[in-house]
Amino acid sequence: MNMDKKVAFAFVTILVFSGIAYYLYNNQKISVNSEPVAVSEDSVLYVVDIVSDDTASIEKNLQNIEIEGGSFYFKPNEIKVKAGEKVKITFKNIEGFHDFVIDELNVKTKQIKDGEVDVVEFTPTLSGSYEFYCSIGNHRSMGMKGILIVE
Ligand SMILES: [Cu+2]
Repeated sequence: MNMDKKVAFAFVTILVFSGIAYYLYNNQKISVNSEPVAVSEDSVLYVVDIVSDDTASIEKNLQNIEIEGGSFYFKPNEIKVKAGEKVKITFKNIEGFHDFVIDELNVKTKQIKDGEVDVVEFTPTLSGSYEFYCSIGNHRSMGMKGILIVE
């Protein structure tokens, strides 16, 4: 093998091994959390507070939302916000390994462990219903999802 081929071979080998490691790691996480937890509580709509700031030049209102994640739910699992106003989501993970994702709005928190918090901000412009979910393992299909309604 010439030098270029050796380098390419080493690179591919590293990729394959890190892929396997990542797969095993994720599987481990799933098996740890494999007991589904029934969430009977009805969804609660809540905008925790709307902070009016007249001195701000662009953002008139900040829609501040706290959402809790666990195995395998979000609470609340329905959120209502206004179009054209900035939304700040504080995602608190209390159990397991999770994130908070809304594909259509390009919203994605970090993947965090229990006890950790991540914050995302975005401004929805089009009204509609958007599904949010956890992108880890099969959490979405196990019920870790909800609806963001933009009015
Ligand atoms: Cu999850």
